Amino acid sequence: MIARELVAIPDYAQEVVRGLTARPKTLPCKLFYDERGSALFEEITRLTEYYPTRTEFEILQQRSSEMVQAAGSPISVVELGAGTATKTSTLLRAVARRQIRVRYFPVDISPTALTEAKERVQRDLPGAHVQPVIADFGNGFHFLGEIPGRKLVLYLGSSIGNFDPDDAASLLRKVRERLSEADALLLGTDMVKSPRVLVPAYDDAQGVTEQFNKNILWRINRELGANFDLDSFHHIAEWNPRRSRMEIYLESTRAQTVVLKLTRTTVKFAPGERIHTENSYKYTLEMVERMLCVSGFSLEKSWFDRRKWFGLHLARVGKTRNRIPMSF
Ligand code: AVI
Repeated sequence: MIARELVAIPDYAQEVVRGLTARPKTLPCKLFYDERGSALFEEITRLTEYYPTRTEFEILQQRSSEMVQAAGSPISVVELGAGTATKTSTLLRAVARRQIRVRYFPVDISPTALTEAKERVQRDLPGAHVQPVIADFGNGFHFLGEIPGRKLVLYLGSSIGNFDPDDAASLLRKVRERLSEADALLLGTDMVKSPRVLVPAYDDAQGVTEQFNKNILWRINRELGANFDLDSFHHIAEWNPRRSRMEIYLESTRAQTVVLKLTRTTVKFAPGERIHTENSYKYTLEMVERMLCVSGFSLEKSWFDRRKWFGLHLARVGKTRNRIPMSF
């Protein structure tokens, strides 16, 4: 008797098939972040060309006390997409200077990242109470309603920039629905700047971003039984001034056919045909204000680095809900 192996098809499979059979071809950027992709992203954040992480950290180091004062006290700090919480201790130390008890709720989809976040924060602030929350934002933000007292919600790293404007507003609106007037949101955004700075940040000399981009194909090969030849795709990073975003693609260097065994899909590529894998929006202050406003927040104060390359914005639940459509 032949025992047939049962292979579980990942729940993102249909999204991949839809993306690869669409025109133009796309893949969801959330697929970057398996274990290897997350490690590659950490490596990106340390690259000379990739200024956002370093610049945001600099602002936090210099202005955390002001931010915490503006947020009010006592507060619990909730960090959306906390990862391993590499930047948060600076802000938590500022909280510790204003109140006896520091409560920190790192929220992430990855339990391994959260364990590291908890260890890191408890090492940096031994008295802090850290309660990790494992959550997928796709299932909403109801956990916010379960955290008692006044909250400061952090959404750092310009992660909001990986969402298209409507999706970004919809995410922020869902967060806003779980907050009350005393709470605040601290949002990190990467600002518009010269393509001479932007393009190398997404196409570094060492090729780490290229590996990060190609990891999506590697993952599909492994998890969906596909046969992408990684050497037959080029990493492309382009600035689109009209849409105010960096666009990341994988471009086929030749005519080729790829098979995804698990979903029984055949995908044909023409030479030069691209897969759009990511957008990274860059904001002006007006764009930030508008994004917050359409999501039901009002901008209270912004902090920038000296070159105005990155911004951290404190917002509160707006008095009136504005429903102007958003387009950049
Ligand atoms: C996670 N996110 C904010 C990064 C960005 O800059 O958009 C992802 C990234 N993609 C390529 N390099 C970094």
